Amino acid sequence: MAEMLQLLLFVLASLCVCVTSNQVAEPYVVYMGSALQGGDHEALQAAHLQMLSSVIPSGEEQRVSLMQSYHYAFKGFSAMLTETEATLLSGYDDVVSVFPDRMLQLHTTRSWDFLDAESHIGSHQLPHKAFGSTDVIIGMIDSGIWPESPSFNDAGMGPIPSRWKGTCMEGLDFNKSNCNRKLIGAKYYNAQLGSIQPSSNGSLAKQNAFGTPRDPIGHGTHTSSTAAGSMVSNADFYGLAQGVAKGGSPTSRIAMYKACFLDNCPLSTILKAIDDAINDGVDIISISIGTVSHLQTDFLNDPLAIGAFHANQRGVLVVCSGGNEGPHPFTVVNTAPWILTVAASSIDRIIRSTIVLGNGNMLKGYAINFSNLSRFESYPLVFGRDAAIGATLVSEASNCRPGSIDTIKVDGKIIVCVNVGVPVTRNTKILAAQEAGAKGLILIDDLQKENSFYSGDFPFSQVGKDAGTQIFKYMNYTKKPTAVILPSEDVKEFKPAPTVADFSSRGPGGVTEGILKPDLMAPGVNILAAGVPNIVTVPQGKKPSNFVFMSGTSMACPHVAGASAFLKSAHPWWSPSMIRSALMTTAITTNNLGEPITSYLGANATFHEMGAGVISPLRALNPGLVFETTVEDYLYFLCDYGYKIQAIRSISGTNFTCPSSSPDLISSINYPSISIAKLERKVMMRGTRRTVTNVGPPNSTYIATVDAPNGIKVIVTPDRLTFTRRWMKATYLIVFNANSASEGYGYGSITWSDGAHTVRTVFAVNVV
Ligand SMILES: *[C@@H]1O[C@H](CO)[C@@H](O)[C@H](O)[C@H]1NC(C)=O
Ligand SMILES: *[C@@H]1O[C@H](CO)[C@@H](O)[C@H](O)[C@H]1NC(C)=O
Ligand SMILES: *[C@@H]1O[C@H](CO)[C@@H](O)[C@H](O)[C@H]1NC(C)=O
Ligand SMILES: *[C@@H]1O[C@H](CO)[C@@H](O)[C@H](O)[C@H]1NC(C)=O
Ligand SMILES: *[C@@H]1O[C@H](CO)[C@@H](O)[C@H](O)[C@H]1NC(C)=O
Ligand SMILES: *[C@@H]1O[C@H](CO)[C@@H](O)[C@H](O)[C@H]1NC(C)=O
Ligand SMILES: *[C@@H]1O[C@H](CO)[C@@H](O)[C@H](O)[C@H]1NC(C)=O
Ligand SMILES: CC(=O)N[C@H]1CO[C@H](CO)[C@@H](O)[C@@H]1O
Repeated sequence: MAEMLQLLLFVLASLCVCVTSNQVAEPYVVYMGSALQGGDHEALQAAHLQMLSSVIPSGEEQRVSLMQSYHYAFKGFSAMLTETEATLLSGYDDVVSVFPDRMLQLHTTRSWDFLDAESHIGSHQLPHKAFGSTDVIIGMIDSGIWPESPSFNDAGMGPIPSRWKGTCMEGLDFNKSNCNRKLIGAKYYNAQLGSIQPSSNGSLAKQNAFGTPRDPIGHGTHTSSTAAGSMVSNADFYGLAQGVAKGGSPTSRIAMYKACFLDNCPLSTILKAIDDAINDGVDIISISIGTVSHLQTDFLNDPLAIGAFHANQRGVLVVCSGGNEGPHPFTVVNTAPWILTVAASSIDRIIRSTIVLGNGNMLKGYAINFSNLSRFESYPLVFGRDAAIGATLVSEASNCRPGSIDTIKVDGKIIVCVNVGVPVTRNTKILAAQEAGAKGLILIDDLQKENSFYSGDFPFSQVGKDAGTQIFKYMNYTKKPTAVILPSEDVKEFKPAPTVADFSSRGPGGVTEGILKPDLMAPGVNILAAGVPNIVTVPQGKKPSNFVFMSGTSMACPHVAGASAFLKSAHPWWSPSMIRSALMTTAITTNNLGEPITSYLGANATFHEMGAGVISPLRALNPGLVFETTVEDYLYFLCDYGYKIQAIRSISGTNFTCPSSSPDLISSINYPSISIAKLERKVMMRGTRRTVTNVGPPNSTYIATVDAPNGIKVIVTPDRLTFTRRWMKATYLIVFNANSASEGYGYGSITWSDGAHTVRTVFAVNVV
């Protein structure tokens, strides 16, 4: 009987599986490799529909339709498929991969709950300086754009380059006159996933997620102005961070591809945006979007990687944020070798919010607040734990979880909270404190403290454990502890800077350790750039600010896109890999104290944290030598990674053949950094090869110096390279010997110098 029951349950269970997997159609992306340049798009779409009808049963013809059609740089489509149909399609000869459509997230640390407001359009134009014009076009794949921002003023810019094929799509609240010679294109897409629907009820911001290129949340406006915003003098955020705002390449053009709906960005739409951007004629694509690291897939199931590969094939550089899951290792995403992956650093300006304790001690906290309190006032201090309401767990009250704090015990006081147990965001803690009538909030938490939280006019300050101990000590030994939180002030020339942002995702890459990722680092903490009106709280009696602070690798990525545009405008013939190489080999690894850049809790930063270092666009203008990575190199990489030759041929669109295999060639692709995923101590040697191209003076001689970690011997042969003309190439061999090294990753660098240029290649070697 029991067996019968078991059998029955088993049958039922498998029935359920069948029913769900066979009947529920979900959005999938079908990727079919490289497209012919100037191919017949209509014929291609017809063929794709034909394919769909061959797997979709009759009676469900309504699903024989392409939600997105990719046909410019690569072939494929997205459609509603059942799992069985998707499996059938993946067996087709000309199909490279089929994968479920998913949502990716914007890489800002600012969360959606922080942003909520009714939106009004405000356009307040500030004076600006005129510039000459160049023809570099940056395609931004993001949440949209706020065209009225003074950062997108086009005064002084020349006519739009004639090769530009993009459009300025009109929408609910966006018309052709919103584009200009700075913002030359703006495109939006229809939402494809069932989970996001236009809402007629809700804030204007939420309605604006659809049917317009306008940015409802401020992310795309911020990143665009960072990459290529025009000069705006007197930019500030209510008096903080006053100065001139400008993008990395103020003379470049911006084209916005709005692929996100609020902060959700479907894979299928990102892929479409990349295809369009390539076809429209952009030079550089900036994508501050990614998956969470544990959902990473291999390169041919990752649409961002697929799109970026084809962009590269057409000479377009793709720059991506590496994610905000630091300081944990193996969290960096967007790590394909043809993507320029960016980590985030701090800058030398911090926003400080001082706490004055009743005993006169002053503690330097971090926050952006416009507290109206002065140092001549003081308010009772109470620890959240001691203000728990009724039967609430004290840990919840310590954490300032909403509903856990007793209004009677908190009203009119400054509450002290920590971050324990289930995380409660800073915004939520502040709302809980405000609701309980608190006069202010002091948060003791090292995580994210550098990335100053903006609390409007509510007095707020965040300190680390050390200052926290002082506060607790004072509270424990004082009968009536008091404190006051002063309004924020910005501190310039703060030292040490830069540091690796705690939140910045770390390498090694989870998909392959044969490539060192992230590639490099750029500012991403408390970045002031163009904002969307009324998204952040406006302090009482003030007008909405044109500029706002944001943090994240999202903010670091457009710094690199802008720097790349700057290099491209100086060296129009440089390929994407040459631009990347110039930025990496000239990057800086020391801070403004002349010491090594540090990371979480003050440790020396490794190359898995900061890549080759912080970008220095001026040094990158004149790198001396560059490492060129060709499309063929990337195809070899795909061979070594283990993809089938059939798939690699589809991707390349050629009769490419993989060389006969030899182990772990990935480390040998001509990349401007080196990663050896496994260096066995017993195996005496491991060699890898690099080729440099002279882009400096025709006659020059470079000499190599090596900075190797303890126990690892590095030999470079030859150690002298002589060039007699421009574009001349030279190849050298690097041999690693880990005879006496300890296990785990060791870091070092090889530097070529001719006296005038230094070309540094960083390496990471994993000794096993
Ligand atoms: C287009 O937008 C601009 C700025 O918002 C506005 O001044 C203009 O009247 C609009 N034109 C049309 C045709 O809607
Ligand atoms: C809008 O949505 C809220 C809940 O999200 C609901 O309470 C309210 O009645 C809705 N208003 C209208 C006009 O539909
Ligand atoms: C500070 O502002 C709040 C309202 O935001 C007001 O209630 C309070 O009286 C002000 N305090 C001082 C000292 O001005
Ligand atoms: C102060 O009191 C808190 C809470 O009772 C306790 O956790 C902490 O260890 C004490 N800290 C110091 C520095 O005395
Ligand atoms: C950091 O690097 C510097 C310079 O290389 C070195 O002197 C120092 O000992 C290092 N610190 C640590 C904690 O390893
Ligand atoms: C590949 O090679 C075959 C036979 O050699 C040839 O017919 C075909 O045109 C080639 N295809 C491409 C894309 O070069
Ligand atoms: C470079 O060196 C070659 C051979 O040594 C010489 O003929 C040539 O004139 C030099 N060129 C320059 C620009 O110095
Ligand atoms: C709204 C407000 O109070 N802004 C102040 C913020 O802090 C700066 C510097 O401390 C002041 O200049 C602003 O007036």
